[in-house]
Amino acid sequence: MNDTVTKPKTRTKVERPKLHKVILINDDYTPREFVTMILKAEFRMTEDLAYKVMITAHKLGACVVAVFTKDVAGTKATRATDVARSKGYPLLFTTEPEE
Ligand code: TYC
Repeated sequence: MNDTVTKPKTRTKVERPKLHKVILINDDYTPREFVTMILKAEFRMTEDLAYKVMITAHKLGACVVAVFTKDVAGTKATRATDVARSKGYPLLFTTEPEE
């Protein structure tokens, strides 16, 4: 006969990884066209969306670009900022955890 004792199944909680926002910061020097180009190239945005995000940051001071896991957000923000630096612009992308 089968007299094996089986343990009751316990559910292990799997937490979702916390998401982090990539934020575009306005400045007075980077040309609008360059900001739009970076958003298209680094964040795969359409021209239309890239322009809207750029103009929102321009008017309000900052705009959320996208949300990713912590590592991906950090990598994307650093990469986009570095591309701008390599062209001599002070454009800045930062990250912060989502509430
Ligand atoms: N303010 C810049 C200008 O007038 C354009 C700009 C927009 C720069 C958004 C950065 O995140 C930015 N040339």
